[in-house]
Amino acid sequence: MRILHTSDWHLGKRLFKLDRGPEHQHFLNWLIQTLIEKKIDVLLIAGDVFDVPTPPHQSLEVFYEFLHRVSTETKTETFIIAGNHDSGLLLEAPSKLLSPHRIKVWGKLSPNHEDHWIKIEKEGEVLEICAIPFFRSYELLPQGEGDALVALKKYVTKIKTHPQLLMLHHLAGMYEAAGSEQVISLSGVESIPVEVIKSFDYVALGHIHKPQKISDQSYYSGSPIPLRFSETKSKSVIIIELKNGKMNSELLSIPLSRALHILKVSESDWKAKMAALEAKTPLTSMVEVQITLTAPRVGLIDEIKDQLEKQGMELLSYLPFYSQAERSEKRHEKLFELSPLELFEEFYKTKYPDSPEVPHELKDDFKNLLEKARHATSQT
Ligand SMILES: [Mn+2]
Repeated sequence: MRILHTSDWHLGKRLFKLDRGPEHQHFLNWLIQTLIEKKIDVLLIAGDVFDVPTPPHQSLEVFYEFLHRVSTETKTETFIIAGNHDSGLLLEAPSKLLSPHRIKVWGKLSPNHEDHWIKIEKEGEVLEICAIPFFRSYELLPQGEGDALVALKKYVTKIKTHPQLLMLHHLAGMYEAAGSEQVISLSGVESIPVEVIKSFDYVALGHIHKPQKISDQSYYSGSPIPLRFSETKSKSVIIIELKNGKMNSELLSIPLSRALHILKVSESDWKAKMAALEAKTPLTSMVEVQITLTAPRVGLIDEIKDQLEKQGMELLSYLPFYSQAERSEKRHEKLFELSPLELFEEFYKTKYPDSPEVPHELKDDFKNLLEKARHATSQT
């Protein structure tokens, strides 16, 4: 039995003015090919299918077009959980239409633990899958009291008669963030200890965009495309093989369809450094220029744009730094790339320069507010 693990597609996402749709389409075409070539029996999508709870209609179309292709062009079964960016109800809404097409969605936590377990059999191999969508503490603890971790353990614990796989959209173990993920604060669990999930033969995690191994058998597949300029590590999916009751996994790199380059230059070396950049990807490479200047220079940005255009690339972000004023400018360096929490921290620093650290309680309140605002639309 062969399983493919992916997550954090964030369909509908933009980077500045750039629509990521064409990159997502390249990935989805490649994924269909991979499901066929690698003879994948089970596709796992571990949450954050969409970037926002109410995605643009175009992103919905891309998603359902993809599911239709999986259903008609492959023999793969597809299992999907909602992430913190998704609306679980929106993902679950077409469940009855999807189930005859070998597609199952877990959008919300069910009070019945058994609803989250499914047993599949392929060529004599049996696998039990436990699928837990992103949850909030009031779903884990409907009475409003008790220990969230104890409640979670009840969902993920089952007497083991066959190999078991867990799919989860959460923070787990000692992870290394890519910087663009939200802290999952309304779940009642900060980060799931590895002990809770170690009985599984494989744990397919979603949420963190940087591919990584959390323990011997727990992995974040990471996002399929770089969501920010700073995500420079190559992207991948994970292929897991279940053979004779044993599971083995390996990374499979996703071809990069559009390069995002950060170019750190000065007034004197920008031309030379830019000339060394090569346009190698099928879609036009995008460049962020971080340039240190002694004084503002009229027309420089046009020169940079022209030069990039000649090389078949495009300027997407331009950040000039003035050497004398560098310290004060530095804080605004990545203003548009900051998360709402990071922006709040920046704001706090300017408001209270004498005690620039945001108090813990205030930070928690802000995170809670943020989560409530994000999901206001999906809960009404
Ligand atoms: Mn997430």
